[in-house]
Formats: sequence, C-alpha cells, structure tokens
Amino acid sequence: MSKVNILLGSNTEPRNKYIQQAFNRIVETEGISLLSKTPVIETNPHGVKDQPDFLNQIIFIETIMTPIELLKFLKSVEIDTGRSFENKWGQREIDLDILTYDNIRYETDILTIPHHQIQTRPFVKELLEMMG
Ligand code: PH2
Ligand code: MG
Ligand code: MG
Repeated sequence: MSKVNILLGSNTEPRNKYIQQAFNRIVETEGISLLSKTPVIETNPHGVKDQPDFLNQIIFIETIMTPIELLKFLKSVEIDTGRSFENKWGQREIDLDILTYDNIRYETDILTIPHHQIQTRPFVKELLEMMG
C-alpha cells in the first residue's frame, strides 16, 4: 500500500460540484481509502493569470495502485466529471494531480513525482501544511 497526496482543482462553475463529484468518485473506488483531507479553499490563479479563481483541495489516500495506474484512473475521473480539455493551461472543470507518492521520485514524459507545483505554488504548500 502506498500513501499519496492528490490535488483537486476547479475554476469553472459549478466549481464545488465538480470538486465534490471527483472527491466522491476517488474515495468510493476499490483499492483506495481516504486517510485525510484539507478544506476546499479559494485560490488565485497561478501561471495563466487571466482566468477565474480556483477552488482547491488536497486529499491524502492509501492505495494499491501504481503511479501509472493511479494517473490513468485520475484521467478517467476527470473525463467522467466533465473535463473538456479545451484549454491546456487555462480554465478547467476539474484537474486531478498527483503531488507525492510515498517518497518516490519519478520523471517521465507523462508523469513527474513530486509534482512541480509543490515548489512553485504557495497555495499547494499552504494546503499541505493544513493537512499536518
Ligand atoms: N492549476 C493550474 C494552473 N494554475 N492555479 C490555482 N490557484 N489552482 C490550480 O489548481 C491551478 C492554478 C494548472 O493545473
Ligand atoms: Mg494542475
Ligand atoms: Mg493536471
């Protein structure tokens, strides 16, 4: 079993519904159990600034899935939650990112762990501190 931090984000209304829907799908899935979670907080957009504010949350889970299995699973949840993938860097209905996976370091074209956002985005650090 591995312990993983996942970042949930949405900046397209209804943001709260997208976050809740993805949250429920993840924690109800066999092979995943929820260990802890942060509150959902509103954050200013990083990177592309000219887009609506986000709602973000981090959940800490335990899973039997490998990093690649988890990545594929999270992509399927994004699609089922209604992600349109119209804007690569801009506004999105739901974004699910693996932040950490145990203490592994992993770098390929499709997946980097730990996620770069941990270093560059203050709201990610703030949320991880809320997790304790
Ligand atoms: N995600 C991005 C780009 N910028 N800004 C905030 N506040 N929250 C995010 O989740 C976020 C972002 C790319 O995925
Ligand atoms: Mg992201
Ligand atoms: Mg993403």
